[in-house]
Amino acid sequence: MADAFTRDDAVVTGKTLAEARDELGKAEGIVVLTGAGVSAASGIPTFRDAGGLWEGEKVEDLATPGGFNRDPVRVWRWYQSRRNAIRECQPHDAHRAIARLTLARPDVTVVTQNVDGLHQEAIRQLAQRDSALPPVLELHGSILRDRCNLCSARDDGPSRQGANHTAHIEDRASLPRCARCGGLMRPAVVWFGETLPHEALDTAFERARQADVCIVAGTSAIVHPAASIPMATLETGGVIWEVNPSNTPLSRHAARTFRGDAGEVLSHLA
Ligand code: BJW
Ligand code: ZN
Repeated sequence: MADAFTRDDAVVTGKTLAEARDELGKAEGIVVLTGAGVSAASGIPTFRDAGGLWEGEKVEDLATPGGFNRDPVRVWRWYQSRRNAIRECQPHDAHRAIARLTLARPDVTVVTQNVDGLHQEAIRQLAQRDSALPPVLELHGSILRDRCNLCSARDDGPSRQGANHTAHIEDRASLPRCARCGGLMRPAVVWFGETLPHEALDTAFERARQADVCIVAGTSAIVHPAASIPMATLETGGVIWEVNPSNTPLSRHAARTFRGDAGEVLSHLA
C-alpha cells in the first residue's frame, strides 16, 4: 500500500502519517465528519464530482420539498434506484477504519452527511453484535427509511436488507402511503431548505466544540450547516484535518491536509 499522499504541494510521507497517528493518540475528543467521498470506494457515486449523482440533473427537481410535491413519482424512482443500489453495497476501508476508531475510543464521535448507513454497518460488522454500539450522528437522514410527507410518521423497516418501500413504482397510485394519515410517504432524507434533525445537529456541534481534532473526510464542505461543524472545533482551540483528493472551502483552515483516498489515509491513521 502507498505510504505517501500529497499534502498541498508537499508530500505526506510515512513519517508524517506516523506523526499524525501519534497526535491522534494524544488528542482528547475526536470528531470525524464524513461525506459522499468516503462511500465512493463502496461503489456509491458522490454528488458533485464528474459522473456524480447530480450530473445532468437539476438539484431542485430531486432534492427539495418543492421538487417532490411537483413530481413525487420522478423523485421516488430516483431514490428507489439509489436505495436498491446502496442495499447491494458493503462498507469499505474508510468505514472500517472509522469503525475501529469509534469502537476503540469513547471520545470519538462519527458525524455523517451520508444517507447510506455504511458507517453503522461497518461498526456492526466489526463489533459482531447489534446492541449497544456507538451511535453515528446522521445529519441528512437515511435513504433506507421512509417517513410520511404530511405527519412525519416513520417507517424504519425491519433492517438494512428488508426495509420499507422497494416495490417498482409505476405511477402515483403505486406510491407508498402513510398508515396513520394516508399522506404520501417519502425517503427519510433531508432536502435543501429543510431543517436537520435537531438532536443530531446539536450533539455534533457540542462534540466538535469539545474536540481537539475534527477529521473532515470526503466532503466538498459546501452544504451547511454540516460544513460549519469543523469551524466549531477551530473556534474552541482544536484543529481540522482534511482527507480529500481535492481542495475545499475548509482546506485553508486545515492544520493537516491529506490529499488522498479516504480509505487509504484513514487506514494509516486509525
Ligand atoms: C473523496 C474521494 C475519496 C471523492 N476519498 N474523498 C449557509 C450558507 C449558504 C447556504 C446555506 C447556509 N446554511 C444553509 C444553507 C442552505 C443550504 C446549503 O447549504 N446550500 C449550499 C449548497 C449553498 N442548506 C440547507 O438547505 C440545509 N438545511 C438548512 O440549512 O436548514 C435551515 C434552513 C431552512 C430553511 C431555509 C434556510 C435554512 C439542508 C441541506 C440538505 C442537504 N441534502 C443533501 C441531499 C440528501 C439526500 C440525498 O442523498 O439525496 O445531502 S444535498 C447533498 O450534499 C447530500 C450530501 O450529504 C451533501 C454534501 O455532499 P458531499 O457529501 O460533500 O458530497 P459531494 O459530492 O459534494 O463531495 C464529495 C467529495 O468527496 C468531493 O470533495 C471529492 O473530492 C471527495 N472525494 N472521492 C476521499 N475516494
Ligand atoms: Zn402520515
